[in-house]
Amino acid sequence: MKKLLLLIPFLYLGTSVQAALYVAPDGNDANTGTLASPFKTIPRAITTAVPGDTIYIRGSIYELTTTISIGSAKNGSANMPYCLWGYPGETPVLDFSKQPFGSKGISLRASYWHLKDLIVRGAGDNGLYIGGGSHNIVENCSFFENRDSGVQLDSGASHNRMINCDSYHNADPTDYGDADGFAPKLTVGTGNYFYGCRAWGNCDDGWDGYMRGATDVTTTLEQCWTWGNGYLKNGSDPGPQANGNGFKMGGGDNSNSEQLMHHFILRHCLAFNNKAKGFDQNNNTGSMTLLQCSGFANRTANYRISKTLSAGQTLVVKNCLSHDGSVELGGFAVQQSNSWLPPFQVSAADFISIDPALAAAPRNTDGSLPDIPFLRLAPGSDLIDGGTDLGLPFFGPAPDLGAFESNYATRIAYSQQHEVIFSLKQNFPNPFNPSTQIGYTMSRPGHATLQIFNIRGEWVTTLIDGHQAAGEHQVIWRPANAPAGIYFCRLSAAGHVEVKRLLLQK
Ligand SMILES: [Ca+2]
Ligand SMILES: [Ca+2]
Ligand SMILES: [Ca+2]
Ligand SMILES: [Ca+2]
Repeated sequence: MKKLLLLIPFLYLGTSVQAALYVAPDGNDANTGTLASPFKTIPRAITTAVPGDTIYIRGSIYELTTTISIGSAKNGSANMPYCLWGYPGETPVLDFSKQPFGSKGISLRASYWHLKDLIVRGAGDNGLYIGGGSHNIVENCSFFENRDSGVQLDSGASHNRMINCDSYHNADPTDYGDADGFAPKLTVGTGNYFYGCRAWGNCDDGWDGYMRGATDVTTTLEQCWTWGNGYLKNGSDPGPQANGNGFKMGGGDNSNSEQLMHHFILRHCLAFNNKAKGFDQNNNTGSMTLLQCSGFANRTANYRISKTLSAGQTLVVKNCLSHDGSVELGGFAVQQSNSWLPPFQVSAADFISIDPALAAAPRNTDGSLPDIPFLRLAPGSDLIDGGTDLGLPFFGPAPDLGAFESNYATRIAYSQQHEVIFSLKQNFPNPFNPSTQIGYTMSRPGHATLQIFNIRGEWVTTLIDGHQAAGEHQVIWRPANAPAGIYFCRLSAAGHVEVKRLLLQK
């Protein structure tokens, strides 16, 4: 009882000083900033707020022409951060399209801010610039069509966390050579962290850790995807100054020093379909640690890290996967259990799908990345359980190779003895309910499996698993309790795979 009495005044104090302020398009800056009497502008709320306050922005399109500046004097603290959030259930769009070229969207020079559920588009420069601030969190925000990098961190910005954010179709209109998705670069500080972020279709690079003025800093990425960089939104290639790397891991260049160190740690990261390299050293001479990463169909190379590192620095590449692209690692690389090393063989048959069309799909409601079958390992792949225990979570007896861990209860072997040519037809009807017919042709007899997976790449059912005669075959799928949605039908025989998309309607 005594303890409880002591706690009550403490809790009361803790809640009483934290206030909520509101911004709405029909508000007025002469209002008091309550939900019923909201401010009209975000700067008015920022000026009014004190540490621990939450500013809620009501959902609407805000046409803005002036940078939203949060100055270095406006620091929160670990226990009393400032929160700048979209109102629950609403996602405000901060549209800077009419801003002059060269002006930033949000400029954050303070520490301990938490930005959440915001869309920033069209800024005349960076969508979000974090200069010097530290311990900021940016969560579930999107940055697109800004006229320089979507998000840039420099001027010593350190220990900031970007969680479940997207940055895409950013392009600098003067020469299309600078705009990256996420750019912890130049004079950036150490300890910045990206989790669950996607960068695609930026004219320069997905991530860029280019150094000028800083060295010996560390950036960590987990479960981040990047693809299709080096091109404009319309798909055209503006030229070689638009570099088009997925994860460009920094270093300097001949304009300053070629011995600068940007240590990168990438876990469960994925780079595909970039114009140049998926995982790119650039001129980095710091340590790079790539664990459980996947590179696919990057045009110049999936991995290129071959230049000598500074003394005492290491390149570690373990449990990584490469398909349809080269791997160029220096002899100094510490490698283990990578798909390009014996005994592994990688082909399209190792994957449930190599169709990346769903990579930009909407996120799950909790902000996490969408569950898609792309580059998930198919039953029977030798890459399943092929990895080394690195202290990261995994299913089964050992980690799989690459960014996605499968959770099949058992490995399913299939015969590769007979060359079988086959074709899988689109199911009919499609969309369907309650049943659909799937047809396929075997050019000669052989073992085949026909399986259904859901959109998360989870096995649903096996329709065929056995010896098939030559000729036309048909099978009916009548899902009993499957929820409505997209499914994948996967036919495999003799190491070849075809996949069709099925839509179950209810
Ligand atoms: Ca460039
Ligand atoms: Ca760049
Ligand atoms: Ca294989
Ligand atoms: Ca496993």
